Amino acid sequence: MQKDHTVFDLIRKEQDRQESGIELIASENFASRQVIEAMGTALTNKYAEGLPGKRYYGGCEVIDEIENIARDRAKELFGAGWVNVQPHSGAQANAAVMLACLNAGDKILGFDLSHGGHLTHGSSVNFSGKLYQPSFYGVERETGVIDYDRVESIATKEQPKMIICGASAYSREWDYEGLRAIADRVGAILLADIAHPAGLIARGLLDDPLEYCHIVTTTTHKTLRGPRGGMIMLREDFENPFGLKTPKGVVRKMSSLLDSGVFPGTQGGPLEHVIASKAVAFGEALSDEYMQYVIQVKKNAAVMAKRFMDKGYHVISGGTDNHLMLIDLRSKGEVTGRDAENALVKADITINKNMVPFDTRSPFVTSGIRVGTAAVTTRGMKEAEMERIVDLIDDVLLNIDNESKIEEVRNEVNSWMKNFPLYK
Ligand code: DSN
Repeated sequence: MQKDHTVFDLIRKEQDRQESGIELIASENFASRQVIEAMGTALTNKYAEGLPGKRYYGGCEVIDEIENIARDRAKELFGAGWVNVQPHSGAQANAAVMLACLNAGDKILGFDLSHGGHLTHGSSVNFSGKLYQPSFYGVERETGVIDYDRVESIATKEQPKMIICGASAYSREWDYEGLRAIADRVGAILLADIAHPAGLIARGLLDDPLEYCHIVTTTTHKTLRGPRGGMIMLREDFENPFGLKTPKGVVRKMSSLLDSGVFPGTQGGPLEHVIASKAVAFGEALSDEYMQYVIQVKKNAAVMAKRFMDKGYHVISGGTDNHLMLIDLRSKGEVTGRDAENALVKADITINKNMVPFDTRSPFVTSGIRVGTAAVTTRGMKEAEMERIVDLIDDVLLNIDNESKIEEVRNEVNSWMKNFPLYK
């Protein structure tokens, strides 16, 4: 076959974009060369529906070894008793859990998307809001923090079959123990979606949801710095106390229900090239080097949040406990999230516009931006660089219509980023 220059030239162009800019999208990171290499392998050729030792296709002996390594390393990393590493994404992991645990029309209680939650936690435009009956809790207007008494009163009123915690734009620690008590009182299953802070949780820098939550899902590509993918975990397998049954009416252990929720419930053949890459990433995440990395991610986020606040920006909840922060731009005038995103992208600083709690603007416009430190920390940036990044963002936002100022910032960004090479 002839080399496909059309596509490979574009891949090179995207790599150049990533290398020359400042990446602050809180859900993104830079996987290592070996994590990327594992995905570009002959493993993509193999069908392996089923689980190690129990496949529907022949020739899976090597694949089984690889998937077992991924499972063992994931268990060691999170202190989990059971994992399924096959979900193609965090959304797929949540779909599999809901399929396994709920019937169509069951009630679920999730964190409001406009307060920082996720589409798969009950949004009306997502399967979770279409197939199930969602209700939501949010943050308090004054503090930007969740009030768990209020969560309890909503749960008591709604009597959901599942309570979902976890977020894509909430910068504070979660009270998993308190949520479990609420779930027990109303007889609900407690699901924690730790897609964002998974790496910090794995290395003990945030509270451990596995201790209290019945089921935990995650992505593998955010703070965890692996390939794009998902995973489901249990602290220990358990006889499900909810009388959950298979479609044939058989009561089974939770692990078995969840495995079936992934395949054949919501997926076909697992992406074994990605599972190999997950295995490599989990190995990396067990290293001392990764421990230093997540410590720095957290320090960098704290410094960045403080710098924003010192410059008069309203950081929701007044700071961050993890790798991200949500900034309400209304504290600085009329700039919308959309305008901020567009102007910053022109300066090669990538963030995303984001709804803020009680936002009056639409999700396409928004009043806020979300910023995270996982990717810039991978490039070796530390506290001093975080302060400079905030200063550059501030320069752009104060000069949003000044093309020459934005170009000046972009030139500085491009030459500065050469000091923090990716894939040396
Ligand atoms: N799209 C991801 C994020 O940016 O947080 C969540 O799925």
